[in-house]
Amino acid sequence: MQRMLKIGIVCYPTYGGSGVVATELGKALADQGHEIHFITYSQPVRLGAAHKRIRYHEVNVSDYPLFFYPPYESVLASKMVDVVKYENLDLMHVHYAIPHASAAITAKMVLAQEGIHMPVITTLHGTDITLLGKDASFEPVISFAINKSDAVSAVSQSLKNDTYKLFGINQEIEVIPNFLNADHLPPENCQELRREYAAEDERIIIHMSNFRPVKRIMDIVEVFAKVQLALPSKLILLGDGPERSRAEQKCRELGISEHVTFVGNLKQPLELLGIGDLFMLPSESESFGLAALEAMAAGVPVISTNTGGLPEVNRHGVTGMMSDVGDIDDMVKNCVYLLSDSKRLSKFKQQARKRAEDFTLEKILPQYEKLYQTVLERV
Ligand code: GMT
Repeated sequence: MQRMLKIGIVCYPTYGGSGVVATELGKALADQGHEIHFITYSQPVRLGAAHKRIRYHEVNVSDYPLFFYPPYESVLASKMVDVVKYENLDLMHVHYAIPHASAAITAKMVLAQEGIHMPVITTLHGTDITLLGKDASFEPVISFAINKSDAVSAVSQSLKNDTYKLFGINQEIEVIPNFLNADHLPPENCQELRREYAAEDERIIIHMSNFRPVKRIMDIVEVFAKVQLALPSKLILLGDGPERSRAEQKCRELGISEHVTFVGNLKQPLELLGIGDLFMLPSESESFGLAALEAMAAGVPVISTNTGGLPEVNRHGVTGMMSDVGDIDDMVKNCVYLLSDSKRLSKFKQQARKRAEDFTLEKILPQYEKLYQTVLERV
């Protein structure tokens, strides 16, 4: 019989794929019978209702006048020490290299002094490697945290390759792709909701992200401006972040504001995703593209770039189309190709849904459980 574990999970609780994956993983593990302790600075957005095997420990950094920068990493490490000791955790699973893996390694060393062994599993998600990896000021700490972890996973083969390329890693990295919990997907027929956003003869292009520059929101606006000249359509932008104001301004300049809805952040975005005809993700870099997978599972084909881990999720000509980063005209061509032919679009919708089945919770969860088991057997 499988041993039930007490697992600490550290993640970014805000909107963003790594937090979503960590939260869904914690919920799924709790459903399996494990006891889960989330340790974060605010409650993870997708945590939802209470669960008797899930606890949440908030990390509070006091506002001391001497601190120019609040020492979050130190407080987080201390909180991990406390939770491991008093809740008798078996292991700590941290999502994102800094500050989570580095704080976990500090906590591990503190606990070791007291004779407590705390295995650390680190999952790499993307920008901790692809963007921060290019910043020399982070490199030594990220390399150290990865090398000192008891096990490391990456959400795509591309991210694994990037990690070896950008850091001095002497550690095995296992690829465990992101996953979806099919219970949370929108119903197949979202016609009523759809009618609130677009007329019967209009197509809907949708996007969801944290609007960081890496998402290239301006490309979406430019592509859409051209697509809506070719066929009646609406653009729905879900999420919020640094590029939003610039994108709003651009829509006004291009005279397309009446066709574009900036929804902002939603705690439960999946239902709205399901009303799209196409999901657009023109990112500069993307280790996996969880939002694209969520769209595919809702039956929405993906127009994306071919960067990073996106080709491991989106299949060109099957579940959507891919273009080089910044190739606006190619993306316009691809959108029109799919949106102008209902039969073709509906085939792509089916294929997208089918492909998403390769990334179900049932397929991915055992891979994490096996990783935990392997690490614990080494003790
Ligand atoms: O994409 C973001 O800006 C958020 C970021 C995060 O850390 O939450 O997402 C990263 O992790 C996701 C979950 O593994 C991946 O699906 C995203 O592709 C990855 N983002 C990037 O690589 C830009």
